[in-house]
Amino acid sequence: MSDKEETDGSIVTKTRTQAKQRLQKPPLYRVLLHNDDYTTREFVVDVLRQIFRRSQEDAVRIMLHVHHNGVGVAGVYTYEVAEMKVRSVEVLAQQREYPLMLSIEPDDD
Ligand code: TYC
Repeated sequence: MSDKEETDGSIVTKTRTQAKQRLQKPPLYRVLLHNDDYTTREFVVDVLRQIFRRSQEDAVRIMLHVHHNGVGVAGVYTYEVAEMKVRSVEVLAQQREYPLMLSIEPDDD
């Protein structure tokens, strides 16, 4: 990036922000929620709202998707954040003795 004075006296700042940002984007990972027969729908919706910051409508939609299809995406994050979310949910699920399963997979776009 450089400042260059034009003949009319104005200053033009050249930026390479776009190219730079694309190169620096960290890899992203999907946090997957897995269905089971014991975890309540209400708990899954609460987790989607509290840990994955989903709206009530989104949380219900995702929960029902997982309930019907076996697996679904709770959110997409950097690896560190994805791991933290999984651990937070695991703690909450263990406290309630629910067998809720989560996994992390690369979000190859
Ligand atoms: N299948 C569960 C039930 O009927 C609900 C559920 C949905 C559980 C999503 C886990 O990731 C899950 N109570």
